[in-house]
Amino acid sequence: MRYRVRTRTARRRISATAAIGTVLATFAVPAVASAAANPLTFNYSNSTDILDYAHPTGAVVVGRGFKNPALVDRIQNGGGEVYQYVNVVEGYWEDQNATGDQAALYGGSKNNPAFLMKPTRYNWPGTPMTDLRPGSPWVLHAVEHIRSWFPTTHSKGIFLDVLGDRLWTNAWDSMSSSEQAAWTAGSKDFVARLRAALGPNVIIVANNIWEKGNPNLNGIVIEHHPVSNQARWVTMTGRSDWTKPVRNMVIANSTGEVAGWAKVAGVTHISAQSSYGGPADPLLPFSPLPGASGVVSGTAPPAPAPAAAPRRAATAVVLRGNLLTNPSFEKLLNPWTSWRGSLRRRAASGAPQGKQVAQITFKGPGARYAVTRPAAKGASATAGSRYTARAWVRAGSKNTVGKPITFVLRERTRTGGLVQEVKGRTVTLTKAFRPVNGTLTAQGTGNRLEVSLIQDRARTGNSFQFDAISLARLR
Ligand SMILES: [Ca+2]
Repeated sequence: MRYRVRTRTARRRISATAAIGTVLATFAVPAVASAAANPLTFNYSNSTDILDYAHPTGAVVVGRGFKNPALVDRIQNGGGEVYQYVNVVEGYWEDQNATGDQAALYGGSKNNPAFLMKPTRYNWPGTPMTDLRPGSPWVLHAVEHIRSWFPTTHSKGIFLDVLGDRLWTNAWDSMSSSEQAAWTAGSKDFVARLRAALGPNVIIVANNIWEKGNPNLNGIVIEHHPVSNQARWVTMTGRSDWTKPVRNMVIANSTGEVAGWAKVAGVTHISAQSSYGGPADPLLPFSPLPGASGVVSGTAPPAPAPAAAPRRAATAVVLRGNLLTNPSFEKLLNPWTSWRGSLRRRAASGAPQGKQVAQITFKGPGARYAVTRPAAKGASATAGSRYTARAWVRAGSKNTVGKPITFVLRERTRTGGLVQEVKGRTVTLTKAFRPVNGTLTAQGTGNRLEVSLIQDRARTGNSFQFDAISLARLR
């Protein structure tokens, strides 16, 4: 159990413990060609900044309640694949009210008791387990809900969290052997019914082990297991009886393990995210794989090139129509404010604009610090308008290189109440300035927009520099 992430919109957990790798035997590599693996990102913040994956055959897993068919179309028209997160193993958060599609799935703003396991059990705190026995009211309802809802998302795929042969928590241990058998049978029954309801062309992957495979799935997800345990996993990923196109996804423990996983037979997509707010930069070139119709999806580029680099070179320093004052820190630091850090202005060779940049140094406590450019009158919003923001960032000290930084856009009422917060892509700080972006569609006219840069995994001595902050209305 490396870590856990919980957000209001979606969450994930380790679904298969490290115990799986403890019994190793020598497995013959199955006779399945190892195709090139593709970039995968988890985007549980439901950021719209995911067009970097609009290439054959990039994959984006979006969080609960993500509804943006136009954006999904753009990504998939470019050859990418969007997967909708669905959790049928556990109900909704007990301390929250479900809305929209989540309420429709779980039977109301609160979980419908008829859909829950009896006695109540928790595989994840705060989310009671569902009644996953074969043909249960929950199984029938969830399949029917997904059948009617899924096409409205325009997505090609479904990411079924947690579903597999078994669970890996005390909840499982507390179940009798007959309860466990019923759960495992229900898991399989659910997938069979879902496949029958959706037909052969929807890509369905499940985040857990399926020791004997499952011909109704396109593949599995391997979440944070060391590549040294690949012999264990290839008995699943290398199977030839998955629904085509095969999609076996890996969330590597580190970027250093990505290349190793890319060589494992049957592995088609790789991320190295340690948290799933995302999205993250593509870690691999895009190489076309067979698509859901059995043909290669999208239009193949003449030669797969490392993603993003060419686009970055063309990125404007400051957005046209910038609404923010003092974007370049040449004379002033205001109106930026710091949180858990000290802020100063300094000369920097290689400044993206002018000669001065701003720098924040971590002062603790915790492992996160941030700078915020509070809402300005000049940056007041128009409802329905789309805004984009950009900043340039780099590590301000040696031990900050490799740390994650996230760009956040917030919309606030005139009195400061938070209306929405949208996270842009998390990027890795390097020695060179690189852009971070975020976009937001304003909900209320007259609301104020603010931008924030947040560094995680902070420790003493960390600092980052930033410059050329701009915010502009797109439409
Ligand atoms: Ca500057």
